[in-house]
Amino acid sequence: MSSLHTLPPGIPGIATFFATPDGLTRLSIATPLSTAAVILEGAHVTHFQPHGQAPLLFLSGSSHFAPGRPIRGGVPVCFPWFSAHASQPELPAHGFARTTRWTVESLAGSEETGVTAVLSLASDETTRAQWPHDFLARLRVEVTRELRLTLEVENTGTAPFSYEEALHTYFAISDAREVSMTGLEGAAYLDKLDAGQRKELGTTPLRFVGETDRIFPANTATCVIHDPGYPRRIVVEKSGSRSTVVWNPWIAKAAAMADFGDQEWPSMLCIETANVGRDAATLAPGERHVMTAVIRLD
Ligand code: TA6
Repeated sequence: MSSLHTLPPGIPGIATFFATPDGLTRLSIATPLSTAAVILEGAHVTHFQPHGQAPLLFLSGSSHFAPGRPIRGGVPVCFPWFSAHASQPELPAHGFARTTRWTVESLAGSEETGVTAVLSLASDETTRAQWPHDFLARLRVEVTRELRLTLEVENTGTAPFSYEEALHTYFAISDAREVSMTGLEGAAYLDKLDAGQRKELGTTPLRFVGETDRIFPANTATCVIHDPGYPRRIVVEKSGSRSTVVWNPWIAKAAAMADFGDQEWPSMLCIETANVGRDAATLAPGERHVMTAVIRLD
């Protein structure tokens, strides 16, 4: 870790900040309820594991862990745009929030209650050079037997702005070919693999038979991953989010990604809590928007 940063104070015995050998800062949380890890660079939750259970989040064994590089797995925070920038393709995919260091605003908790960390990212010269707006983003990470993530964005400028956001969660699953997903039956989606064509899911649970990259607009449903391999059900509840994104790269895309193992695609599924495309949020000066994802075992 560069000498620029001093380690924030932790909570003895349950929440500790570490300087990683790769130049990042990690917050490690361990209570009788669960364990978790958050990297300050990107406010990136990389690990969540309720006590007595297997981890709920997937983290690639080939991920980069370096300042300025996205982490492959966990919960990347996509902001203020999703996927490729609409008009400046040279700008980083999924925005700059996931590769920028966030500040620790507060850290509290106990063995009994679990731990809550609040991280923030405020606009500065670097962010304005990519996105000419003033904002304050806060991510509240609540670690109990469930993981509750609350992304709040405030317009601290003098002009309205619109932005996209996603909690781009990578879930750990036993086998993408065996799991099913409920909550989106009959829903409309935009198929990113077919020029964004608008399609509709059938009435049966969603199963995966190939590369999947779908945006479900105007959708506020709770989703459930049914995983016979563990066996377990992972529930993804949300509020303040009108888009759900579902992604698995499958074989060819997995092989094409340098920071993802060729054989890792069966072990992960992204269900993303988002506001993208027509669901982008618009804030007047002084206004704020709050989006929450709650991840738990059923
Ligand atoms: O959320 C799905 C998606 O937009 C896919 O199109 C895929 O590119 C994925 O995100 C990963 O994006 P990344 O920039 O992390 O490689």
